[in-house]
Amino acid sequence: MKLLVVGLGQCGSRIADEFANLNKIARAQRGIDIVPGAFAVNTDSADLSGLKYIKADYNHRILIGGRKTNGHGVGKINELGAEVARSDGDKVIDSIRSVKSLFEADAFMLVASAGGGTGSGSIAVITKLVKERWPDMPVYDTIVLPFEHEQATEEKTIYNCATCLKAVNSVADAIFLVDNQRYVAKDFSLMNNLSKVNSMIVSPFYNMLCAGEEKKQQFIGAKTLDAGDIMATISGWSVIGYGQADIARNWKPFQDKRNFYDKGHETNRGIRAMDAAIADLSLGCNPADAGRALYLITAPVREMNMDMVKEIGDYVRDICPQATIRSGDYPREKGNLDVTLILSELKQVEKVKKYFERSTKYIPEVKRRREATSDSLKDLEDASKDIPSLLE
Ligand SMILES: Nc1nc2c(ncn2[C@@H]2O[C@H](COP(=O)(O)OP(=O)(O)OP(=O)(O)O)[C@@H](O)[C@H]2O)c(=O)[nH]1
Ligand SMILES: [Mg+2]
Repeated sequence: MKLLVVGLGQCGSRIADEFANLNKIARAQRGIDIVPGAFAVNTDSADLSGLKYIKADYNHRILIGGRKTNGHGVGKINELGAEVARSDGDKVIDSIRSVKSLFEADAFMLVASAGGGTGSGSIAVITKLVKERWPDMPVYDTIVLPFEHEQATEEKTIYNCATCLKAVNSVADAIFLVDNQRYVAKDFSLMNNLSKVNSMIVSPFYNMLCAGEEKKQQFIGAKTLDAGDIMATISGWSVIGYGQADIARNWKPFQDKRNFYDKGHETNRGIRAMDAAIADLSLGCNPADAGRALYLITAPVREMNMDMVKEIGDYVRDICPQATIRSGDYPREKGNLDVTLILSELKQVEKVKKYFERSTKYIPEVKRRREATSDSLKDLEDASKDIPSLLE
């Protein structure tokens, strides 16, 4: 499957840059394209020039905002991010239209953080414009949720998340939720290493995108997962995860028959890789809430035995009892046993609900503060009313 990726704001642009890197890797390792076009859109010119892989011309690194922001961002005011996107959205559409690679892509992937200003405010506006311009192509949005410490100290962050999530839910075909906090929970040092976090965010997409694009017969699975399967699965609130299990070290390349123990151990490896994928999901959620699920097993061809494939299938059926499940296998020349899992059409997303609830409580408080400020200003004005003016 081929994605046209558009990153908005700082976080979105950097993740789009990682997708451009993923394409470079796919070309080098497999000789295929998975991200034929990557764009970055921002109100901040310094952030745009800091990217590495996205082409450096103004058609791929798109500065919006003009005189309103003077190239310095919108300072977390996502209402301003939305306004700028409404007035400069045509510029983004024209740039996308001008690249040849548009015709190769199966779907759009737009990316932004929910807690900032530019990306959070503009992603729904641009999603809507893209959908209107290319009604036959699905548009998926990837939304990055803030670290816990950001939401603890900043009510505006929560409010930005709530408004962004509500807006994208009404326009995008699906929303991949990615929780920054998950990566810190795995390794605290990542707090200061956002580029490592970004590569962890995009890497689960690699096999999933490559599988259906392989041209060499030996890498085409018994059950190929192509763009059609992926598009039929991805819908509504979604998460992605990726897990691995080591291949046995004592495996001998020309040994045809393996004993009972080896066989049992292989099957077990499949379950272990699936468990790792569930633990790695981009946002903590309950798989039982998924209305659709998709998994891909990637392994050296000799490791891919029917028992293992069946056992993984039964396992997914158990944990996602209500889901329509699709799957595929992707044989490789070497490497580990990997499982990629997408859970989609999630009926409950506790974290999203909390943003909505907390923001709803915050709205009267913002109103009260605004009224208190204007009352104080009025007091000050009243106190100065008998002072002569220097202007008249
Ligand atoms: N994973 C990840 N999160 C990031 C990155 N950069 C910023 N964030 C998160 O994104 C949120 C801040 O949003 P930004 O993307 O910086 O904001 P913006 O869209 O550029 O908007 P303004 O700067 O306000 O104009 C915070 O929650 C950060 O933790 C990044 O490179 N990777
Ligand atoms: Mg910024």
